[in-house]
Amino acid sequence: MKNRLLEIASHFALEGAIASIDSLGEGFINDTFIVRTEGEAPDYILQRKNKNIFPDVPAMMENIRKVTDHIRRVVVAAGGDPRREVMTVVPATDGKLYHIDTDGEYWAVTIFIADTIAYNKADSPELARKGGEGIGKFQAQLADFAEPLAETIKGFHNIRHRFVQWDEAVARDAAGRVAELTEEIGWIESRREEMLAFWSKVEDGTIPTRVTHNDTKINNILFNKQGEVLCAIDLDTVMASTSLNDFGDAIRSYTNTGDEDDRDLTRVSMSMEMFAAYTDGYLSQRAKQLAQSEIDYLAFSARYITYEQVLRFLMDYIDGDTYYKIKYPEHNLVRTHAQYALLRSMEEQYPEMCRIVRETAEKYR
Ligand code: GN1
Ligand code: MG
Repeated sequence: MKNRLLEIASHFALEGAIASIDSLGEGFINDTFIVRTEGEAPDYILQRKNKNIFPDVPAMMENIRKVTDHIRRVVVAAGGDPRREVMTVVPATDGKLYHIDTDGEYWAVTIFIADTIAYNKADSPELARKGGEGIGKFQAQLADFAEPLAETIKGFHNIRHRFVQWDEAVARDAAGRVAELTEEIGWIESRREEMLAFWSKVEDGTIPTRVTHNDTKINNILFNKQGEVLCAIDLDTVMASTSLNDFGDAIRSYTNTGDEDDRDLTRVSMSMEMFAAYTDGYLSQRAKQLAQSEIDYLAFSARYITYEQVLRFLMDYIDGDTYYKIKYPEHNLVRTHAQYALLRSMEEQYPEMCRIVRETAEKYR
């Protein structure tokens, strides 16, 4: 493996001699490695992009290049540090933004940003507030981005599209698991109309379409040692959609008192303190720019994305675990239950979530 990784890395325009290559992080989709170099040269992140999930890696890399180029200009104009406040894609020696190995696998490289922390869990409201500020800033940096972006995963946060996949998966019953999942399938079906009603607001333009990250869970954000957000990483899913996705997905991750795949459901709930803190940080950056319709649906977006996550984990379990990496056979079912417990907690606290959003928006408008 080591030699193979070295060979792959040699196709990229890296500075400095490679000292080591090691596995890094816990992504569910790609395989990630850190390439350490000797001397003053930067270290790098080398990733095998999952081509089963991203059917057009070149288009995805082009999206990332466009978006990071734009952010870099904004950072420079604001007097920031472009080497730390935005991801930098490192092209292959042939000028492409990726390399295809002899097995037909796609690889890409970015510069590793040193002296940073990526959290798997928000351990304090201060961190949640900073996280909200960070995503707010990310959206603000891209507010005037006008280039077209490829749809790297079709209908990624589009629940209408997810239901098409869902209906197919349930009918196919590829792993023969549907019969034992009556209760869980009921969780999805009982909320179908409500979720479609929300999505129709995006489809009819009531809720505007913007550039969104689409995967804003906490470990996709880099913090510096002072606890400030440096930049958003994992830009694979940057696309045009509703910015509510980024709020909702962050709330799904920052406010969970348990783990995304907790077996102990008594640990799982939505922390209102974390919700208030993240919302405060986020709206401090965005309240003035967001449309009223976005403010109105901000709290709901947390339920929407968490519901979608329940559906996606359950659908993958029904499909026989073909999408997410799993660590044990019923992992996707455990994730389904844990995310459903979180959804229930959000539903119970929803009036309060709406009140916090309203008051925080007023404070910053
Ligand atoms: C995946 O790749 P990673 O681990 O950052 C997934 C997200 C899910 C998340 C669940 C491209 O994110 O959509 O919300 O797992 N990414 C993709 O933790 O499907
Ligand atoms: Mg990630």
